Order: sequence, then C-alpha cells, then structure tokens
Amino acid sequence: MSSSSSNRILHPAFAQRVMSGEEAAALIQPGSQIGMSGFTGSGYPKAVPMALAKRAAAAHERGEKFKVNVFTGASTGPELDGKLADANAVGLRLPYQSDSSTRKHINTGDIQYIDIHLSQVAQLVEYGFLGKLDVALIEVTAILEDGRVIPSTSVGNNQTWINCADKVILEVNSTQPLELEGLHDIYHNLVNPPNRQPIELTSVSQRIGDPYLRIPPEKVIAVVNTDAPDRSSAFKAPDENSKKIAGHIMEFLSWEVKKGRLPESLLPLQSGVGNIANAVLYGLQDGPFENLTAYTEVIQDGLISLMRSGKMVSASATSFSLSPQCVSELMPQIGDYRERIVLRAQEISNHPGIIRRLGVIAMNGMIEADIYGNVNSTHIMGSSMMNGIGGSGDFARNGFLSIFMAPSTAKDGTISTIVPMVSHVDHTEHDVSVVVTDQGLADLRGLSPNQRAKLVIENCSHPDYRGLLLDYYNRSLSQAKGKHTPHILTESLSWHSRFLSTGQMLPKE
Ligand code: 0RQ
Repeated sequence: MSSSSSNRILHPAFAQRVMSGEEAAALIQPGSQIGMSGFTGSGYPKAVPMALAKRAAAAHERGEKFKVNVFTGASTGPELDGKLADANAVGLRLPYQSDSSTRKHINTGDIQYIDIHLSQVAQLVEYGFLGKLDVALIEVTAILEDGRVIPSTSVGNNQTWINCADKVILEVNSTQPLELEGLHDIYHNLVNPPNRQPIELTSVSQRIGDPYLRIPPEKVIAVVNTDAPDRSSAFKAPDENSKKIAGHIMEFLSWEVKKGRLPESLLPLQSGVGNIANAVLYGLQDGPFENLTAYTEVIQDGLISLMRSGKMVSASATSFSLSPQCVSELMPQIGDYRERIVLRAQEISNHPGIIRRLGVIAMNGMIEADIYGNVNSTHIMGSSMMNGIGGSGDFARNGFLSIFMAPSTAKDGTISTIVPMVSHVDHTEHDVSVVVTDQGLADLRGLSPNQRAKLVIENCSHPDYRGLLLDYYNRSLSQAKGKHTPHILTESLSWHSRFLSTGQMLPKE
C-alpha cells in the first residue's frame, strides 16, 4: 500500500462493513466477552470502547444492567480502560491494566480482575478456561486488496482473539503509519497440546511467521475508521535514585562480563515499563557494551535511543510504548527499522521456552522485596492492586538473570521497599537473582535464605530502616523454631499494619 493512500480499507468485503463507532458498539450485547487489542498504551481500539461506555452509561440511567468482560494484551489508554471503568461498564477485566479509574474500581470490588502472566492469556482462552469469546475488537493499520491486514503498534493477543471470537470489529486508525507493514511477525502454528511442536526461534530478529493478521471476512461485522493517536506519555528525566539504580546494574553487568559469565555484548535484554527501567536503558547508552539485543515485551524510548546510536542491533517485542516526542521522530522512519525491530504475539515475545533458550537478562520494577528475596510486583499493603504481574513472571522465572529494582523507600520515606516479609508474593525467592535499590545491589544467586537476608539488608535497605531490619532478622534467628527461613510470624507483617494505621512504617519514637 502506498504511504500516501487515504483509503486504507481496500478489500470489498471489509469496505462494505464500514460504519460509525456508535453503530459498531450497538452490535455488542451486554454481558459479552470482548477480546480487545492494546498493549502498554499502543494499538488499542478507541472509538468503539468510548461509544460502548456511552451506551452503558445510558442503560444505567434507565436502570438497566450493562457490563462487558474485557480481555486485552496488557494496559490500554483512557479511551478504553478509563471510559469503560468510569461508566461502570466492566464486569471482568484481564490480564493487565495501569489505568487509575480501572484500578479504583478493581479495589472497590466493582471490577473482578484476573491478573495473569501475559504469555499465558492466549492459551487460557484457546483451552476454553476463560469461557467463550464473543467479539474481537482490534485496531489495525490497513486492510489490503487481498484481505491481508497490517497490524497496528502492538500485536498482543490479536490473532488469538480473531481466531476464537464469533464476530470481529476492526478499527482502522489512519494515524498509524503505513510503513509499519512488514515489521510484525505473526506466528500461526501454535496448536494446542498434545499436538504442539517446538517453536523454531533461535535468535532475536528471526522471523517465523508472516507480517499480517488473518481475518476471515465473514466474521467481520463492522469496520470503523479512526484517527486518534495512541496514549503516549512522556518519561520523566531520570531522577537521582533511578540513576543510582542504573549505575549499580551497569557495574554488576560489567563484573559479570569480567568474570566470563556474560559475553561482552551481554545477552538479550528485557526491560519492564516505567521510569526506572527507562533510566537503566539510558545507562546502557553510556556503558561499555556494544552489539546489544533485546528480547522483551515493550519497545520504549530508551531502546530506540540505543538502536539509533548503534549500541543495540536488534529488538523483538510485542508493542511500542513511546513518548510523544519519540513517536513523532520515529514513526515517519519506522520502515527503516524493519530489519531490526520485530513485533510478535505476546505468547511468543513472552514465551518461557524461548526466554530460557535465548538466556534473557530480565530487569523489572517491584513494589517491595523481603529480606529473603521474595518480590511483590502488584499489591499495595497486601490488598490493593496496582497494575498487575504483566510479563514480569514470564521473564523472571525463565531468564538467565532476573533483576528486580526499586527505590529503597516510597512515599517520601514513609515506606521501606525492603521489608521483613512481603505483603503479597509474585516472584518467589526461587525466581529472583538480583535485588537492587538506590542503596546498592544484592546478588542472591547461590545463597541460602540466611545468607540472602544479611546481603539484602546490608546492600539494599535504606539506612533509616536498616537497623530495624537487622534487629528483626536477629530476633527471628533466635526465636523461630525453624532456622532455615527465620520469621516471627506475629511481627512479620507489622510494618505494613503500622503504615495502614499510622501512615508510616517506622515506629513512633
Ligand atoms: O506511586 O506515582 O503515586 O508516587 O508505586 O512506583 O517507583 O514510580 O516505579 O513506575 O517503575 O512502577 C512495580 C508498580 C513499579 C511497576 C511497579 C508507588 C510509588 C508510585 C510507582 P506514585 P515507581 P515504577 C513489563 C513488566 C509489574 C509489571 C511488570 C509494575 C508507584 O514496575 O507495575 O513488571 N510492575 N511488567 O510511590 C506503596 C510501596 C511502593 C509504592 C512504589 N512499597 N508501597 N506504594 N509505590 N513502591 C511490562 C508489562 O508487563 C506490560
């Protein structure tokens, strides 16, 4: 398709179904399960979810019930998660979100939320464990004459939603550059057990599928033209803590190269979302490593900078998540990156077997870690959902190295992110190789729980909390019946309880 083409719906069967967002939303029944596109604010449908939210709000005013179940790739944008949650239109949400209104409704119990490893979502639907999918609602870039469909800025679970749903609604977004054609790699051969075969992917930039979504025209009930850009939020300039964390990781990686445990070009990197993760990528910019690669979920600004400077040769992911400035600079030239960037389905970008095979270095943010190396990525004070586990578990358990990072305190120092016992466990001590804060880094590989505790307290905790943690650990060691992972159970979560009742983890003087 030529880049100047104004008509992006070239196949007649699709063109016949063009209608407005409102008309398309009217085709969705209350109670439907909808598989929507969207991953970290990229490639999500905009017009139909907003029209659906309006419909739900009107139904609620009439005293009627109107909720739908929303499955996506990962987080979306305010037009989807925000509007639907504001209209109280979501019954069940999975597998990941980062929207403030959705979070509020999850934590008041209005939305049932299932927080799932991102690699597993597609197969859970295919196995039938999550019920029937009624509608697939997918943003795409264009539909070619022969019916092949150019995906948008994320792939996520889109092909699975299309395969599993009875009906398909497409949003064709004219702000997504036509030069995206050829960037994606959609693998169509992942059949269910017992017939599943090995996935023959052995290097980051290898292509094993084709660049188009396959959509049976007879399933398509609506096609909507849109022109609203993706949610793209600016990254904050790295703060002092992020720079310190990045510095500790650079020092650690250099040491691993020196010891011969990592090659000089490292191994494929995975980096989570957020400002700290981005700061680490910028740290690599000034570091000694060359010929880097990434096997990750999300391509963010820091990765693009590494590619631009030539430090990174290739990157595989399932979506972009870029700042507005990076979008405006990168997207006009995205065709030039076709040899170096691959966007895949999330069950491939996050596939445990491939992550293990390639030896990925996983770097993810955390909410808190405990002295033994268990990590909480999702819950605030044990019961409130923040975002979700996302892909962190896919990479942490299967990576060559699994690094978790956070500032040593949160909320103006009232919270220690190193605690006696985590208030929720996402990554057990068995899946965590390294914990790093602004204070320093603890390499937990090959250490027993008692050895780990001393190192985490010494290297990672903030000085305001270090003495208290040491005191807790020493008393646990003398009081606990079992000396393998000593705890005082009546006290292990007292820091969280104290914060909930007094607003700070430190005891009053
Ligand atoms: O809240 O913004 O209101 O101040 O949590 O914390 O320090 O800005 O860090 O943006 O990197 O997010 C774990 C949430 C960290 C993220 C988490 C508060 C803190 C702040 C954010 P404010 P920071 P980040 C790839 C991999 C799971 C998914 C994942 C995440 C806010 O990294 O969602 O890894 N990870 N996916 O103040 C109370 C604590 C706190 C705390 C931080 N201990 N108690 N509040 N905060 N620690 C991507 C995908 O999978 C799609």
